[in-house]
Amino acid sequence: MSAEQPQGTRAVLAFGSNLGERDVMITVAMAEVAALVGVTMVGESSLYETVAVKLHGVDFDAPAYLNAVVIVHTTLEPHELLAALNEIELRHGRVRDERWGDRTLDIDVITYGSLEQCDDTLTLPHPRAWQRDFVLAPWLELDADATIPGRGRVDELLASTDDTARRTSSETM
Ligand code: PH2
Ligand code: MG
Ligand code: MG
Repeated sequence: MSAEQPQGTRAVLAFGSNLGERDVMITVAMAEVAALVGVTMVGESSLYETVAVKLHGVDFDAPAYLNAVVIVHTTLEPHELLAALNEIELRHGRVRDERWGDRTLDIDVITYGSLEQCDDTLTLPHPRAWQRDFVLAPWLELDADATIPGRGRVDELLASTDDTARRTSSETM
């Protein structure tokens, strides 16, 4: 047994993009996350093409999303991790105007270990991940036994969500 355990806390991150070169954006952003000091990449899901969910519901007229999930180990505190992810979003042209509006790149912290917390900038686990197949499906691909603290098993949650996500690639570029 010589395999080194990565340092820190296991965290699940979700990527989404529905504007621009979506696949390039997500693939490059994943590499940037992997290169962060204090972050070790453990697994990257495939890319999933998904129907945009807006505040009023599923929107077939909006540009479709690509979504993906990664698992990392990190020695960064939750807000340090969030700040690093926000910087990557900004580098990829992210603007924040409309809530749930179209975006070049969104990176959300879905879980951080078993931490449950809520403040002005970060709610953990992500408050809506449990009902989003575009998060649950790629996550389940990486971890068949995944659970969301306070919500339950990802496979059971996925079975009770609408099916809008379609896998587009068996690997990222
Ligand atoms: N993200 C949102 C709102 N709606 N819809 C899809 N399909 N994928 C997303 O990543 C997404 C969304 C807000 O973050
Ligand atoms: Mg989001
Ligand atoms: Mg976000």
